Amino acid sequence: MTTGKPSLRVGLIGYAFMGAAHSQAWRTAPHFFDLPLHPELAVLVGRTPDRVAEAAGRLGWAQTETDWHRLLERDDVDLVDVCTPGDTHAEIAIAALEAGKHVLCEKPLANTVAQAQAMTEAATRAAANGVRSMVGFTYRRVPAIGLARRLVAEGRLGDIRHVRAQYLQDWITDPQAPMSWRLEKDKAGSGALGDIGAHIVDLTQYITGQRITGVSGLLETFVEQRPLAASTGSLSGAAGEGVGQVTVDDAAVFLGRFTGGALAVFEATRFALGRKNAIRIEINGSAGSVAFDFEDMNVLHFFDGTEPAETAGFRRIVVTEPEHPYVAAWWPAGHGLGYEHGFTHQVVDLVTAIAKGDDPSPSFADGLQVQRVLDAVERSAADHSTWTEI
Ligand code: 4PW
Repeated sequence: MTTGKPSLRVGLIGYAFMGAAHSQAWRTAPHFFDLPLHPELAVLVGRTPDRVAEAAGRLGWAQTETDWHRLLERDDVDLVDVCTPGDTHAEIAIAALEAGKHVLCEKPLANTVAQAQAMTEAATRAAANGVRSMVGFTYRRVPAIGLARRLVAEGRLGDIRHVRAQYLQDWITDPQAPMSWRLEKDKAGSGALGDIGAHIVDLTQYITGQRITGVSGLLETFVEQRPLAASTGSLSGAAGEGVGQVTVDDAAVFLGRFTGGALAVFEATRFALGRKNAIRIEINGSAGSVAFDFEDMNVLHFFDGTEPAETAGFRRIVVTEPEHPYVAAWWPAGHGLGYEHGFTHQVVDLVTAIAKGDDPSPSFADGLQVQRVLDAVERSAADHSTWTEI
């Protein structure tokens, strides 16, 4: 396709759930947004030749590799998109940055603080040479989340007093739901805490513009053994022969305190039966409140405490107006966006930052800060919920 714009040649590693989401974002972004660079879906990487070839055809990638090292040696790739389990993030991302490739890395940034620290140092060194990096906390790019942040920044909530955040899924409630890499500490680092708790840590810090300074947490593994998987699916696949050990948390709850003094309550679980992908955030300030639920993702509830008590009340804002973040590029008011749009907006922001020579956000340093919070929750839980500073 000839666009007259310089190309950004992308190499994507991984083609399961996240790889598919990123593929659609790279394909779609230039069709709806006027990007300064044109993303080319150049190379898809996966270990098994016939499977990666099939995925490349289905997802729209021009070529394939079966070894990510080969991707980094190629001079026809400008950006490496890392959609692999967390145990490989640090090695791949650091090598890619050192090879002069921009990097987009899935969340959580790494499996440990030490790995995230090394990645952040590599990102700082690379940035001095114009090589950019970003961690994929995509839910920041949901328009209603952007609007919540805007309202906080404009002072419409006043001083933030309370942060309440939950990320609720239910895909392993059944003890017969099979093993997946997400249930293995070696591969995933932690369980619900890192996989989905990381999002609500990032989102609440993003919306409030503040950091979490300390936590007290509890972790629980309700089902310690599960059937091995016969195949892999988008989250868990079909059960097969044999039994595997779950080595991560099934659920995490923790208290926190923000830099501005707000008190916070967090909950991340894959056992909230009936809740499929409920990211619920409520923030109460001295002048107003906002409430969001991803299961109704085009809506933000806003209470304006400056209105007369007689008529004040939570207002249900349908976040589909052209004035709302990212929305002008899409459909007429009221027509709504979905899960995949966050990934598309992530590509838009990343490509724009690369073209401008800006450091994209969230940076690896932001990913490291989230990792420190996760680590503090784990240490607190291991020490019977002792208050743990970050
Ligand atoms: O947003 C979530 C992810 O970060 C998804 O729903 C699944 O849980 C896949 O990974 C995490």
